[in-house]
Amino acid sequence: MNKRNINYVLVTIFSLALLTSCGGEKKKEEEKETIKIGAQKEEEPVVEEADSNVAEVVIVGDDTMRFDLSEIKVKAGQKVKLTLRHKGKMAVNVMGHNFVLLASGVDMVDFATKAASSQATNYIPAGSENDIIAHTNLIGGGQTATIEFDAPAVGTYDFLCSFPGHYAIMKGKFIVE
Ligand SMILES: [Cu+2]
Repeated sequence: MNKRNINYVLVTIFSLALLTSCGGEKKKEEEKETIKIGAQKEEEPVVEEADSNVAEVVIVGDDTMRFDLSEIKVKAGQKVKLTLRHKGKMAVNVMGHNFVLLASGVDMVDFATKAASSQATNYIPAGSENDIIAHTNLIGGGQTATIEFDAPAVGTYDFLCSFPGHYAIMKGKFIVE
């Protein structure tokens, strides 16, 4: 090989190396951009904004037949995520609790009387769907139950535990503003 040919080969190799490295860097930049776009999408607070329209309610029952709340307030149009927690130790057949939200105009004493004889359906009377806006399962000590429902129209509603005899104390007002 003469000197000219060697120069030609060197230039060619140099050019190729330059092309390869340029292409490589461009690729890296593109990858970076893709990652950035992905991360930005995850940071969008859309989910949090939706959560502000959820009223999270926790109501606690115990072995002395009490709820810790006698009044619950939510806003019209909100989704209600209600958790009933039984912080006692007694079994469900002795000190069972539930949370029952009655529809407007339903007499609580009438409902509770019917419920007391509905042991087979966990003290939710059969055919009472229209009397109830929402209710949890019946739970015993150490258990929790969570339900989700749409807040009813603006107004004041009764809630109770429908386990026999409990509604005399375990009751309150559910207020939609
Ligand atoms: Cu109860």
